[in-house]
Amino acid sequence: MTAEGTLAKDSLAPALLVQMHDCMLRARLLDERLIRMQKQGDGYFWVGGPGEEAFNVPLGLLLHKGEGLAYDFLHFHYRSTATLLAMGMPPIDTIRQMKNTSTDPFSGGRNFVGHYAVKHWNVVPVSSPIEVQFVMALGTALAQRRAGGHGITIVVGGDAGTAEGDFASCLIWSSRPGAELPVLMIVTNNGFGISTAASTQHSEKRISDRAAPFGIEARTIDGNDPEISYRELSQAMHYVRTERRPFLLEANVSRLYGHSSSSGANFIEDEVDALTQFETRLVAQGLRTREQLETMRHAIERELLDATKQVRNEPGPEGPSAFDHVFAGQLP
Ligand SMILES: Cc1ncc(C[n+]2csc(CCOP(=O)(O)OP(=O)(O)O)c2C)c(N)n1
Ligand SMILES: [Mg+2]
Repeated sequence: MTAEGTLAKDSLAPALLVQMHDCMLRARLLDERLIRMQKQGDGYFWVGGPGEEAFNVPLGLLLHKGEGLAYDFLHFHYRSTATLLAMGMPPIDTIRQMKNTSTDPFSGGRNFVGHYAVKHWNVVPVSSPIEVQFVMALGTALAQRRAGGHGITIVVGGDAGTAEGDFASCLIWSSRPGAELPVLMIVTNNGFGISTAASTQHSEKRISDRAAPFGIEARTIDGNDPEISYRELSQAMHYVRTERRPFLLEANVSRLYGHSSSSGANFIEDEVDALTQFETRLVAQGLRTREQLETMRHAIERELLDATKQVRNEPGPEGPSAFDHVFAGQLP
């Protein structure tokens, strides 16, 4: 078995498969809890990643977490909860941000849910304006190029966001001859930008095809398959870590509850559900029984409900803290 947990070219260790499933289930149930909270008035706005767990969980398991240039710098977007869970984030902290309590460790109750910021894990604050993370990533990747070592920059955005100039800037600046940057660019392609279908916007066959003119290595993968995602992410990260060059990875994923609470956050029946697909495979392989899956689901739901009740009793932010962590402080 390798350090990444793979047995052979095509099979992952059973312990890894059940670990990934546990985390995917936890992430799905957490997002469903948040949606319920928003509908019950325990939060103003929901956005998250149900439908992306099969890709986001392996990402969180594989990256090198820590603080400083020797570790991976992470520029996520607003659908990355499963990645944070796989890294070890307690689910209650996301519930705190959903309820905007002062105990929310990411923003003290000041930002939207899913907008993470974790200094000790190099998680750069998630921005609501889309795609700006692709130019911020250039900065940390440049610093990592100068520092040497094995730390890489990982930046994640959606398909529609690639229409922004920031995405083009990342392709151009990461591939300058003789000044290539160790950045893994990830596009999670769910086929939509809010209500606009990608098929009406993109004449390129694959978003990953846009890497070719820059000499950047690229792949398009089935992000709804956790085993494929794990293997492909592992290879792409290894390439960027050792070659110190950029890589563009496009993962086709689902969007199971629409864009956000602004579009209703109701379950979309005709999208592939990676979780149920993976569960069917685990049952067929004898790694889980249907009874075990039911028991796990109920236990996690109970845990998340208890966490929600706890958070309801936690205080909201006080007025004066509005200026904490603001670069310019309170203006006169
Ligand atoms: C600069 C900017 N323009 C527009 C918006 C409004 N907006 C929020 S999400 C979104 C769609 C993004 O789609 P995509 O990049 O495919 O990511 P997805 O939400 O599908 O994961 C848009 C246009 C924004 N937040 N920022
Ligand atoms: Mg999209």
